[in-house]
Amino acid sequence: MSQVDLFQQAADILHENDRGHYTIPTKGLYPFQWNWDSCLTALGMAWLDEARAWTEIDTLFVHQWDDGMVPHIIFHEPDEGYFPGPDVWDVGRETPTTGITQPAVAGFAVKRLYERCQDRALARTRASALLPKIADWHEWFYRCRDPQQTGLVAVLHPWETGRDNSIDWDVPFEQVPTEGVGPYTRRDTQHANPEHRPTQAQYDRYIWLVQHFRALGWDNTRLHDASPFQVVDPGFNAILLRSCADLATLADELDMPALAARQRALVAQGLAAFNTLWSEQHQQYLCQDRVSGELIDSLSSGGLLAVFAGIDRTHAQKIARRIEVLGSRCSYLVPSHDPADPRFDGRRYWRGPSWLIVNYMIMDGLLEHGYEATAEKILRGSLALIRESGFAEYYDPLSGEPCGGGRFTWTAAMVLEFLQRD
Ligand code: 9WN
Repeated sequence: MSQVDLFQQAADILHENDRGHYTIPTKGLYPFQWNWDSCLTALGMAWLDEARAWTEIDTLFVHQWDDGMVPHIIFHEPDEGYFPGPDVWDVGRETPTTGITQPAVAGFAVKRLYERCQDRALARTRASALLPKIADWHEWFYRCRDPQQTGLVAVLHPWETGRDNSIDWDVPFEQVPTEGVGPYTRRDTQHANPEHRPTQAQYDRYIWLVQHFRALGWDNTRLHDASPFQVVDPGFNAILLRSCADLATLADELDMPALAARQRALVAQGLAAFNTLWSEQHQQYLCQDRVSGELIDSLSSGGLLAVFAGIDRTHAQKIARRIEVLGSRCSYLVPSHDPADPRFDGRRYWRGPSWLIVNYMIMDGLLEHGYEATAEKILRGSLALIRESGFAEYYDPLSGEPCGGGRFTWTAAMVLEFLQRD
């Protein structure tokens, strides 16, 4: 398939899933607006229509909560095809949203949109309006998800990480009960192969946490301490720190010096704390269970995503090496879990499969740190997956088999991004 054909197919998918002022990830399985999907999608979309790309992020921030949180899903239109829908979350907003968040990729995305814009005046206006809102979201993270001021934020629900059923959550999930979770009907397994999806036991815990937080009135001053699930994810923190750093650079450009200084202070404090997540034994970062204080023995892409932030050279080099090792264990980088681990499952969602959005961020981090050859391998593997298996939600890293939903928006957006580099 030629590059022109690939570009056209990706553009068609973005148009198909475009709902005017936001984009759905894929028809059927995910019929609403998702937070990090939208921000990453905007990057690809900008190659087709810059104004529309800014609107994608603007729409997300229209639904920012008063306390600064930006929700993980915006339920713009009713749709029975997804569970848990607005009535399960019951957050009491006019346009319903969920009550949890997702990786803070907006700061990174806005800087990137700004840097390569064709229409500078438009970009100045849109970025200037977005910057204070993104900064409020970052403040929310450090206020509500790092109450002890460690420099690193915790996630309270696996859905917040975007890596829903990662092996990373198996141990902390032992502290999440399932009593009282009434009967419910999953919808995801009606749209996608159940073998590729999280298990019922995991869903029970996802729903228990939602019900627990709902009973606390979605009060973010209470949720952190009241949650039996508090995990410090290096990937999640790296994305947030990269966004803080990018916001600072952009704020300098847009004459907002106080905002820039504050974001830089957050970066300094976060990077100083980052080494507490390093495992010398595994030569990569690990998640930390904040409830027990223990590092979680699980080699996931969360630990590799750390390279997306401005971590030090020594650790960046070790991550590049880890990725090379993973490349010798599978055909298509970057597996969400190390294939050498018996818990690896090449088709089950975040327990092994490769995802193009993760590839994109890891590749970007490697390039920033000067690891061009490793980045190049990720780029080649990503485009090979598309040529061989189409625009799937994710892929088996051993066979390249397409998994999950099809005609997937952020996969298409990442292809547009990868093609620009190719
Ligand atoms: C829950 C939309 C989202 C992604 C996540 C991915 C999956 C949802 C689900 O789909 O999560 O948020 O119902 O499985 O794990 O990363 O944002 O594409």
